[in-house]
Amino acid sequence: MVIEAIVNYHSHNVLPWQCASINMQEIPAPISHVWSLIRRFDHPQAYKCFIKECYMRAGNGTEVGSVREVLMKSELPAVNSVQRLDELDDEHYVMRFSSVGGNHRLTNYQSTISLHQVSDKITMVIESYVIDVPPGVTRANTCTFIDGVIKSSLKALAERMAECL
Ligand code: A9S
Repeated sequence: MVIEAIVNYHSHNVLPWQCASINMQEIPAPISHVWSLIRRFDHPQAYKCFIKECYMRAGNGTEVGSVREVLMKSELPAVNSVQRLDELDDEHYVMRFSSVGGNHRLTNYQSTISLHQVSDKITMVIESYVIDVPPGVTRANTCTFIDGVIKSSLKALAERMAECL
């Protein structure tokens, strides 16, 4: 079931100047609980600890085309990122967004996150992305950096959900 999800939702065609990766994290909470937090495009700071503020620039975060501007905390080599909601599927628990601007060097970040019920109290979160490799940086370094950001967010999510138990 997770494998078919990876094939269905996380198979991206990666262009020669891009790199891609996938991260998974088991969350000790029911899928509906995890999704209610993930699906809030207007409030990513609920579990993304590198985000200081989030402002909506278009839409209210519930419909495709909504645009948010996220302001980063100082530990990241970025000031802000402008991101567009590309998909929000409440039936299959899939959300996609892409970075459409912002003051950082990583362009064309496209993120896909999907949830899968392992049991009534355990949810698997799968997050994949495709991103342009900036000039002067290796593919490996780009993925290592982005994977680090994602891993820390998913770990924070797992810890936050464990508190709610
Ligand atoms: O926003 C996310 O969920 C995940 C990531 C990896 C976002 C990365 C980022 O928005 C910064 C956090 C600003 C880091 C981008 C696209 C570039 C960065 O330098």
